[in-house]
Amino acid sequence: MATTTAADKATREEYLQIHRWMCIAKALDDRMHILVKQGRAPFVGSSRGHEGIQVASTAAIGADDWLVPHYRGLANAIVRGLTMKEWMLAVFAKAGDPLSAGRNIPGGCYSYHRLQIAPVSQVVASWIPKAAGIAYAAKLRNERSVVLCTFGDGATSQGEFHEGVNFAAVHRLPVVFVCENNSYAISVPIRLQMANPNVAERAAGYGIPGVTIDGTDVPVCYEATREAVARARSGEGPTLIDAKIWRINSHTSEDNQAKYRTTEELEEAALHDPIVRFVDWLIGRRWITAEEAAEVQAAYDAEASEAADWAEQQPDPLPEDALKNLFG
Ligand SMILES: Cc1ncc(C[n+]2csc(CCOP(=O)(O)OP(=O)(O)O)c2C)c(N)n1
Repeated sequence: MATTTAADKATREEYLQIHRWMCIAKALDDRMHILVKQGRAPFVGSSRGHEGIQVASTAAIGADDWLVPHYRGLANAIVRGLTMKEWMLAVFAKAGDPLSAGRNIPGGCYSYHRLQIAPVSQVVASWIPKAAGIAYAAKLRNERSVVLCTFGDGATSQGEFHEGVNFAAVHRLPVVFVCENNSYAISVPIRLQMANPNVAERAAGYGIPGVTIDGTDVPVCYEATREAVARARSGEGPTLIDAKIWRINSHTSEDNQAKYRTTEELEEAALHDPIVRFVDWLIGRRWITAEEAAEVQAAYDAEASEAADWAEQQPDPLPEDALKNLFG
């Protein structure tokens, strides 16, 4: 008879925790869409479809490591410890918003010193050389920290992608570069963005490993990132991971993807929901039942709603603080 080892139990608990984080991200995402429709919140940049690679990659780094995410990285920030209430303070641009004190659009900034999340910028790809810089500093200081840097496929067309990855490769810096390849940069499809759709193949030009993975397959994402983190930590340098995913929602709530994606393509995208796929995987291992998975999601949905109602009642920033901590 098969016995359950302590290692099995640990793995099971890791994957159930990954599932909970994905459900939190979905709950917040869905709630933000409702808030926008109700006219209570201004904007959503959805992570739907990205949760698998975002949660798995961030779960692969430790508390002393750095996250340098792109603006779509809500699920990454959740794994680092951002709470639902904190996120909703940012959504409503409240004074207590720990990310930008109400200055940035939701998702425009995940800067959080306590959680070692470096400030991102709306300027696409500008954070990639910054990630290399943080890793360079860690190396110079003989620290063992690793930097997880995430970006979209569109970002790889920017010069900063080349500058950041090349610098990290030359100096064998401890960075894991993860391209969340949803094959769109707003309305621009990947075929108009790059002649070779496999971003990982560019790694050879930098002399580093490149790995292409199915970014909707959570265990694959987790293992690939853990391997890259181990390489980085042992001084072997950066890895470039190309995680192929499907963007389920429009680029943001300001966009209407029905204008440039066919009905068939949108129906196909909905079939590649990483949460559905991961729940099936967990059920297959008998680590969760369909009913339990639905209960987890429903509990977080309710909590996201409560967090929104609570945050909406919190104080607004003071007008006289508007220019505080800004470069002028
Ligand atoms: C330098 C720069 N150019 C253009 C924009 C406008 N813009 C914001 S998001 C975006 C698309 C980026 O696509 P991608 O990197 O694939 O990430 P995704 O949003 O698909 O996750 C663009 C063009 C910008 N913010 N910065």
